[in-house]
Amino acid sequence: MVGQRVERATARLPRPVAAMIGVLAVWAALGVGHLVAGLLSAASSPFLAVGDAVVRLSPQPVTEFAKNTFGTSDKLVLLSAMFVVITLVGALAGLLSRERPNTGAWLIAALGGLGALAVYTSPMFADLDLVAPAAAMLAGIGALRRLHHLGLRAGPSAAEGGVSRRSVLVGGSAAVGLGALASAGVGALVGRDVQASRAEVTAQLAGATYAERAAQAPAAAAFPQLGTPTYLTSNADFYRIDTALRIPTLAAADWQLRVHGMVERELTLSFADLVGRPLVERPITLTCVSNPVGGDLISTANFIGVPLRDILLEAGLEPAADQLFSRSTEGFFTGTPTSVVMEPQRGALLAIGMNGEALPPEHGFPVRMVVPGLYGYVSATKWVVDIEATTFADPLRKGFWFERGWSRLGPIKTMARIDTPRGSTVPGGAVTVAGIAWAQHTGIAKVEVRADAGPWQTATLSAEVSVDTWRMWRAELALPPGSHTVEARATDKSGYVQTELQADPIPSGASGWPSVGFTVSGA
Ligand SMILES: Nc1nc2c(c(=O)[nH]1)N[C@H]1C(S)=C(S)[C@@H](COP(=O)(O)O)O[C@H]1N2
Ligand SMILES: [Mo]
Repeated sequence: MVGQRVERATARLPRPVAAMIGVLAVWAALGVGHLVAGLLSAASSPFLAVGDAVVRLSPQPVTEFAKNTFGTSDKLVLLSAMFVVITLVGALAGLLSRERPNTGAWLIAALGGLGALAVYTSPMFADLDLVAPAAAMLAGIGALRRLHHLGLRAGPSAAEGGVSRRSVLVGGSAAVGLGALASAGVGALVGRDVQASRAEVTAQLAGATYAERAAQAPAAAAFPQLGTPTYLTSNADFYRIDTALRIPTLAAADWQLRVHGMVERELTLSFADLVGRPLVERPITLTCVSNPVGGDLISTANFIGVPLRDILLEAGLEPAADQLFSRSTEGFFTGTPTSVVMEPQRGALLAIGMNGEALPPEHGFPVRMVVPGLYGYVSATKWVVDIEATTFADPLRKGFWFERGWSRLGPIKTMARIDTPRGSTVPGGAVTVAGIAWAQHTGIAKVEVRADAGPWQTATLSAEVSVDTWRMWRAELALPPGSHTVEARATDKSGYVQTELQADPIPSGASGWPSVGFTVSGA
């Protein structure tokens, strides 16, 4: 009872209650910011904008560390860490408010200011985007003040005062919970719009005119029973790499592409303009420059789209433009060598479909770029809305990853990967070794394998469907019981033999012969 009397005299909330009130206040701010952003413009969620800013401002070693340590869950790790930090700042704001209510409010205002700054400095900023962070800040400060006030008025338990502190906290939590639900609800509505738009596009693709269709791949194009991939990767299994913390939710009807810069005629294309043209469909193997030797950041799909070269010819591309600078809705940007895109046989696409459907949201719906033979980071802009013909010499037009130390041009390196055996012990007799090899737009000519640095043995290749896609290979090695190391190397159709020299993915893609160790069991 003594403790309580002291508390009353100085009108302070117990520490845990004060901390909890601060936490509720910042959660309310997050929820309101996210909700208003969902209603006005998804890009303006202050929480995600801060996340984007962290990604944008992280020095290259930090980005690499995150990618290498957390892989594709790096986004989840970042957002969770931010949530924890913001929650702790909220608790601190609540505690500071015990002494002087304004101190906590200032801290929350500073947090809100950070959100507003992140939104304001985002590459896709529009004035309306400041509404969400402003609403978040007001909600946070308002909730802190209100709950603090209610908490002071309330008694420690219902018996003593009219309202108990417990009920203030419960009420506050319920309000925050409702806000989170509303925010999720708005998100779901927006998601439903995109799903409806995708369904419509899939139907349009079925009824479209095609100048070229991908043939059904022959059974001999792959032998998945050996542990190598199927020739086409399903959309669900297709690897995904991007810096987007939130998948853009642009409906096809709202999409526009601006083609401008060093062109004679600036073009603005709608989705109807694209889907109304004769479409082409072709299999292409996409590869990420971050793929380590033996890695799985590689997949193949039948992409449907419009030749990018045709669009640029219509725009009257100036010969001096050596870089196509593309941007996406969420702020990614990269530069692609014009010379590659303009090769008549290259087959670079503005893609609108993937394996017979509209692009999945995470693979760039409604429109992305795909350029056979170039790593994704310099060519495969998802959610693309702007293509500017410019030069590599322009100091203000540097690709996102080029700015972070990766190579300017990103030709895919000729590589092989070993998929089988993967277990550490295999039965004796002839050991089947199998895998994939790729040299997009050049084509694979040969794959060789060797055991224990012995002589190279030529592997059997799967049927070739296109030089723009991977090929599978298999070989039988007669190996005695004991431990063995098998290596592989690919030769492409230009005669180039995959180098033994080991290189890290940064700056221009991993190299080196893949190698697996395993034990052959005795008789
Ligand atoms: N908008 C956007 N497009 C992007 C990226 C990105 O971060 N944002 N990443 C690129 C990289 S590094 C790769 S490897 C490919 C991956 O495409 P996928 O996720 O469809 O496999 O997308 C490219 N396009
Ligand atoms: Mo990538």
